[in-house]
Amino acid sequence: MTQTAANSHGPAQAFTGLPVGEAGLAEAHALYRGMTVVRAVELEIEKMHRLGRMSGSFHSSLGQEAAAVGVCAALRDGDMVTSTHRGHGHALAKGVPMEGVFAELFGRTSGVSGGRGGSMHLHDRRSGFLGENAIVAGGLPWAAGAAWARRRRGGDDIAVAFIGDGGFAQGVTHETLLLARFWASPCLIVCENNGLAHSMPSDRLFGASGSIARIVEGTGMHARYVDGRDVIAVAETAREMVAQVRAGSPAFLECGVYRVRPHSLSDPDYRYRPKSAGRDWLALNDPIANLRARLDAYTANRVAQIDAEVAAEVEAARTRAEAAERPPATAAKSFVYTSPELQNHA
Ligand SMILES: Cc1ncc(C[n+]2csc(CCOP(=O)(O)OP(=O)(O)O)c2C)c(N)n1
Ligand SMILES: [Mg+2]
Repeated sequence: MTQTAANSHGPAQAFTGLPVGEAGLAEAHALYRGMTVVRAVELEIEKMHRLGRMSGSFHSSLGQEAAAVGVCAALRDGDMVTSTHRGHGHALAKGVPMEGVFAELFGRTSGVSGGRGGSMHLHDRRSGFLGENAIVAGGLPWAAGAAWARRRRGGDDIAVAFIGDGGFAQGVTHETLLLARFWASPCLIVCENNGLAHSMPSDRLFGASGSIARIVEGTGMHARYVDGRDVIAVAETAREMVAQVRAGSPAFLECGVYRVRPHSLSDPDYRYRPKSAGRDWLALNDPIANLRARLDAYTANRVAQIDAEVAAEVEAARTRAEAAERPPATAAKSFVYTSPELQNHA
């Protein structure tokens, strides 16, 4: 079954048919669940901020869930992921526990970074999630280096680096692409092109969606573009590319997505796009609603059941996380690398 969607971002293309057979349907439901988890967690985070129960920065990935979930579905537990400032979806899709994510954002000791990092510094090595990074494209050299180190020690684990279109404009990205090719570092670079780097439209720098992949292809690295509203297409494309990367050559995947929310909680986005832009896009292009509509035709009850299970899971995780202990004020200086004693001797 294919369906053509109105496309406000990215080359027009038909949605990929659902995978066939029982196993295919189970996989589609798993992808649906993964996206629903990311959406529900981020909506809960928004709510907590609105109620004044959470503080700090927050960059929502609402509307971009298919990229994180589709790519991570192609990975194994031992594979590694590095992320951006907009990384809750990447973390959850790679298996970082939801309660640890909530606790981190609440600043609790049970948070995945001990409550010290907050929204832009989630990390959980047990899940292979090497971390978000508030420096644009800062996670990319981590991934290329980690993948290369892992390969030198034997084994065939790979690393995925998520970057944004703004990340593609960073010098370190181009240095890393060259080095990764030269050293055959088994990493997949996933560029989530949401059309904006804060208020800068990416087509002014690179051209229409799909151009970034073509630029990378020109360097000799294998590169593809995929419609990031279509989680089945993302998962299939990622699976093929991950197999190539695991076999020893780095690759680059551009995902056409859209940033529905403002850049962050404090961004007056009505200054550079119509006030209703996010809402309008979501009404026509929502990757979750799109998959739900296609699954409903087969198994309406299963989808509703997943929605209910995820809602309960999120409520329970958020409740436990919020009730957890706060770090004592006396711990404020632990894990800080310079010490007053050393400074006095300088
Ligand atoms: C090196 C660096 N320059 C500038 C910033 C400020 N900044 C934070 S996010 C952002 C835009 C990033 O755009 P993109 O990579 O497309 O990611 P998106 O926000 O669209 O997900 C900028 C300029 C930063 N954090 N790091
Ligand atoms: Mg962007």
